[in-house]
Amino acid sequence: MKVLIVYPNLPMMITPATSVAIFTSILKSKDCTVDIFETTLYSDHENAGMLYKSKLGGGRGYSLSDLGMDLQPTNMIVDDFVDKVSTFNPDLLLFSTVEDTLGDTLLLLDSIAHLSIPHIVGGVLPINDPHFCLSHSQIDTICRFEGELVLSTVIDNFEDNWKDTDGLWYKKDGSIVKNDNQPLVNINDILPDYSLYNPVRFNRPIGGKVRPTIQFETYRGCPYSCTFCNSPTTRYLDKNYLRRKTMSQVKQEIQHYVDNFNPEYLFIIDDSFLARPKKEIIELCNILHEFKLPWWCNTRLENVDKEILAAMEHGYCDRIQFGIECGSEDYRREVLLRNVSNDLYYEKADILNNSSIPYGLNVIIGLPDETREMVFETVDLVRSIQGYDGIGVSIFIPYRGTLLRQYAVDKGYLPSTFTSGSGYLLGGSPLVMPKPYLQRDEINDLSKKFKLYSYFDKMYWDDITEAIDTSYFDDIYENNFYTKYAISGELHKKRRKQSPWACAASDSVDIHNLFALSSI
Ligand code: B12
Ligand code: SF4
Repeated sequence: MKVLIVYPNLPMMITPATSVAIFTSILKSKDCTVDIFETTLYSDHENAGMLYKSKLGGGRGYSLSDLGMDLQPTNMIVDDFVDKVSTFNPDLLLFSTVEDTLGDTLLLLDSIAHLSIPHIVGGVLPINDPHFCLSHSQIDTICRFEGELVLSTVIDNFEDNWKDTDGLWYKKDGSIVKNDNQPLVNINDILPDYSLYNPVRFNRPIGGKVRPTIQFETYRGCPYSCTFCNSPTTRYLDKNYLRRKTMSQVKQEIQHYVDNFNPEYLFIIDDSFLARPKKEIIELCNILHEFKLPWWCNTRLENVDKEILAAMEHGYCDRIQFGIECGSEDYRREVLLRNVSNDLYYEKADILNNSSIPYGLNVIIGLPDETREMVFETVDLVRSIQGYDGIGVSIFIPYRGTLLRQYAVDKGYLPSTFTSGSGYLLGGSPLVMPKPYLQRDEINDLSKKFKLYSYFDKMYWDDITEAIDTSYFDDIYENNFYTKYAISGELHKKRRKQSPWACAASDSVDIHNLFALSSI
């Protein structure tokens, strides 16, 4: 049996997908011939995707030549896909789709509709809004939840009524057949297989360096309930969704990647790495220590302590990303359902700033009911934390299935039909809120200037606010904040001893020129 995995991705979101690797492994174990078509390297702009995000301060700039990748024009996607389908001649198509990639999923399905090849659309979007997915004429069958056991059963029963596999929903005679869910998979049972990807696709820039990187999960799900996030849906669908791999599985998996892909970096995609027993964190870090590879993880600031950070240092943790999201404590607690005080953040930041692990912060701008003052509370929080060396600034996108989207719809800030696409991701906020809440142009402006307000002395804030073109400030930021400190590794030695703006003042930049900007 021939199966084509289709990954309609946002341009230049270069991390190879774990779901693709899991499905490759399952399909090969069932003797299927398997291939992939993905749209990652179709882009008309070098600055697309992560490159674009790097401009907002979410990462350091890098170029295509750093990555060793070639781009194809986006108008070739459909032709290339049609070619691929006609030469490979698959019996089954598997699409993995998030909300921002629905558009391309539909485009690709449309282009081969006349061939009537069976397909399944799975992923975060069908999990969060299955009815919406099936409301599109191009989509016939979706995977309602986890894919492993569904795919395995579909392949086993493909000659029979494969659509009646548990876990699938499909259209029949104008209505939707909803099979029961499958039980949750044992995540220790599968060794993901990334071999369908061209080796160049593993190159990933992290912390200013491009290195061959492998991504993997050590657990699945998240114990928290942040209202802007899609992860809680999985727990609402099955209260046992949160599962952690055994330590022996983690060790075997890393060894497998080392033997087969020779990675120089590990990208741990767990939703919140430290949300697990401390004993296990220490055990995991000891395993990671054995491989002597630098690694990255995402987690929550309130979960760090001295012992944990020491274990992570010992395990060669290279970088941690913390989502602090919003500086207003009340809003964070009551609307985002993040029950943590600013005082606890300061306390944890102190501990963090005494460790040697570099870290970045993620914030969101353009939340429902957010005012300009609230954004500056977030700036203040970031400035107080001090020791970060990168800020990821995201504009709030109200994804289907999240509580905060419903909040925005109920308040009249968003049509209930809104669907995110890459346009919103790159272009700005879809919310329309009355004053004094943030306006769309303010959200765009603040998202670009957030890193500058966080970095420069408050005496420059008026100049930053008035500047239409911030390239002068951006250049200083790039040169001093990123290049000089972060990349040279000096950041931790120097910057943590000072207030963030002291760096700007103490560097030999022509600070007086900044005053001239007030007339722009
Ligand atoms: C790692 C990660 C990234 C990485 C790597 C993405 C990648 N290529 O894998 C990077 C940083 C590049 C990234 C980028 C983005 N991400 Co992201 N990312 C994640 C994260 C943390 C883990 C994804 C993962 O690999 N999980 C493990 C795999 C095994 O799970 P899975 O993909 O869901 O697949 C399972 C099921 O969904 C199902 N399934 C999936 N596909 C299919 C297909 C078939 C046929 C079947 C049968 C089943 C099936 O079976 C799989 C196994 O059980 C998730 C959060 C999360 N916990 O899911 C967010 C998440 C997927 N990302 C999200 C977003 C918003 C983005 C970006 C748009 C961010 C941005 N602003 O630029 C881009 C979009 C790019 C893209 N195409 O995904 C949102 C999606 C929201 C939405 N509704 O669309 C999530 C859910 C975060 C969140 N908590 O809200 N992301
Ligand atoms: S901690 Fe992270 S992954 Fe978990 S619910 Fe909150 S934002 Fe989502």
